[in-house]
Amino acid sequence: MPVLEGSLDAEGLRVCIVVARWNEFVTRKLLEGAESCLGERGARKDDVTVAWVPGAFEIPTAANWAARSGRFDAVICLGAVIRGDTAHFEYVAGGTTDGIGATARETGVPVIFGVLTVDSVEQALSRAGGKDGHKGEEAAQAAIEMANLRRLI
Ligand code: INI
Repeated sequence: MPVLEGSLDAEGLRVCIVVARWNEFVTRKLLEGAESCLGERGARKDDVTVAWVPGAFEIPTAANWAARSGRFDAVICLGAVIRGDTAHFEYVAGGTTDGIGATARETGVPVIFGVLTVDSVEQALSRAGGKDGHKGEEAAQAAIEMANLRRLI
């Protein structure tokens, strides 16, 4: 039985990272993790483009532009939606999540969900290179694997 699995080799991959400025003290850490993971796996600096957007809610719009441009093998979405910051947490988190998923399905380009949706700043930081892992690195790995899997399929 044929089995397909994307490699974690990023050499030659062109990647757009869409990152939200809201809660930048968290999202910058996510960005650093994603960039260093891509670099360690062989991506060239010139092949990694970073696009800043105001907040998580704007991520799907820019991700859609990037995915449809034909310029990228994968799009990585990074943001931090923190419940304590907003009375409309569900709308911002839900809209962002749905929009990113819809963009991936509509365009066929891997559009990776690296958006933290958490209850507190502590939870956000612990998932941005603290004791609970690094969502930025995870998102970059998923992007590499999916971009390579797409080529195989
Ligand atoms: N954007 C975020 O990325 N994180 C948040 O926690 C957040 N809160 O708390 O409201 C947030 N709001 C801004 C939103 O994403 C849009 O930028 C804004 O509503 C303009 O459309």
